[in-house]
Amino acid sequence: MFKLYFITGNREKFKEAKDRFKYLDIKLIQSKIEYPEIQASDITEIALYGINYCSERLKSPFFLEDSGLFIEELNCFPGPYSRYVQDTIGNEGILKILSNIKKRSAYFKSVVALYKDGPHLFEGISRGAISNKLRGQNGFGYDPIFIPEESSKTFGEMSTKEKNKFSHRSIALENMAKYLENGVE
Ligand code: ITT
Repeated sequence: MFKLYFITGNREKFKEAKDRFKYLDIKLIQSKIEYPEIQASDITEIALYGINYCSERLKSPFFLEDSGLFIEELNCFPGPYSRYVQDTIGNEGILKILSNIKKRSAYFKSVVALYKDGPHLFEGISRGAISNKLRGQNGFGYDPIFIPEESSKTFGEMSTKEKNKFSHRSIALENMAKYLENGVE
C-alpha cells in the first residue's frame, strides 16, 4: 500500500480526504508540519509556495490543499482571503454583507498540491449559492452558508460522504487519485 501524507491542521479536511480515498490502495496519514500560508491573490500560488517549503522538510510523497470561497456579487471576495474573513467576520458577517443582495451565487475552489517526484497541481470547483441564514452543524468554515447546485441542503447539513459528492475538495482529490493511479495529469 502506498503511503501518502496530507499536510493540514484541519481535522475536517483530513476526514473528507480519508472518506474520499477509502476505496483506493493509498494509506493516508495526516501531518501537521506547519508551513507559511503566504498572502497572495491566487490560491494556486499559496499552495505552490507551501509544497516547495515542505518538500525541503518531508522526504515522502505528500500533498496539501488550499481552498477559498468566491462570492460572485462581491467580485469573488473573499477568495484567497477566506481564512482571514472566516476568522474575523465569520459566516454571520458574510450574511450581513449579503443581506440586501438577491444574486447569491458563489463557488468554492480547491487546489491540491502534490509533491511526488516534483510538484503537481489538481483543481476542483463546486458551484452554488450563499444561503439566507446559517443552516446545519456539520463540517467547518463556510459549510453552514453554502448550498451546492443540485442540492437544497447546505454543506453544513450534509454528512462527510454526502458533501464529498459535490465538494471542490473531493473533485480535486479525485483528479489527484486518477493521476496517482494512471499517471495522467
Ligand atoms: P489547512 O491547515 O489545510 O491550510 P485551513 O482551515 O487553514 O486548513 P484553507 O486555508 O484551505 O484551510 O481554507 C481557507 C478558509 O476557507 C478557511 O477559513 C476554511 O474554513 C474555509 N474553507 C475551506 N474549505 C472549506 C470547505 O470545504 N467548507 C467550508 N469552509 C471551507
